[in-house]
Amino acid sequence: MSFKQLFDPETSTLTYLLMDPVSKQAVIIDPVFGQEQRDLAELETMGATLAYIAETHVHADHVTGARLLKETTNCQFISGEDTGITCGDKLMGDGDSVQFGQETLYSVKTPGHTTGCTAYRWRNRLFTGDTLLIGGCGRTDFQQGDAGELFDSLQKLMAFPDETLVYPAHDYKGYRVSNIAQEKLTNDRIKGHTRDSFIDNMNGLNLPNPAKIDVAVPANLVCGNDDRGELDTRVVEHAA
Ligand SMILES: N[C@@H](CCC(=O)N[C@@H](CS)C(=O)NCC(=O)O)C(=O)O
Ligand SMILES: [Fe+2]
Repeated sequence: MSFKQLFDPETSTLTYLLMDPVSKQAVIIDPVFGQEQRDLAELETMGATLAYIAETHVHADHVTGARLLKETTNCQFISGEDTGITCGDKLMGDGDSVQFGQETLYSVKTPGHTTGCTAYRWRNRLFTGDTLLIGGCGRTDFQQGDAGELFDSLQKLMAFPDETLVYPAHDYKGYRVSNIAQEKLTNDRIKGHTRDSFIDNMNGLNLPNPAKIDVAVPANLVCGNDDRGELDTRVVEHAA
């Protein structure tokens, strides 16, 4: 199997494993702290070598599992160039790519939920992070979120072919996969909105902050915690 979707019930985070079946080089998208042993076991079952960890953004609701995975596998860490992180091995601009075996992962800059948000495309699959959720979209009230920018990023994603599969970073409603046509038809955050009405709607959501925001953002800016859940102060000093 060269593709696997994993779910963290505590944070409703969807993590993805992609593998080139020939070379067995793999990519993991949006791993979660505390799920590293699950992820390593999945990689082992697939016979995969982890080449890249790809983060769609600096998450506010959970700490990334990147640090332990990187230390264990010696893989590379990639994320968007506008994330503000200094710990990445490669910071992705719009249309950049990385190779894993004979497969290619392309980046699509999608600011709005956060400034650094980046979607990834592999074959006919789009990993949309929190920019486009199934029947929803990311909030824009923290981390330099901007509803107008999010509207533009959503239009950019809606321009992909209708049959393109949509795999978000979270789902809070029990959905697991969508496609561009379905989101155009049924996504109430987008459907029927002008740019101005979308901005009004987003700015009026008044959602409570994610429970872990104060822990998650500083940890994710330095690519995650150590295995006891503590920040690696060497990296914090480096990043300061
Ligand atoms: N209750 C969740 C809140 C999660 C949350 O706010 N998620 C963000 C993504 S980081 C979001 O954009 N949610 C979209 C929405 O709730 O419509 C928690 O405490 O973690
Ligand atoms: Fe997010």
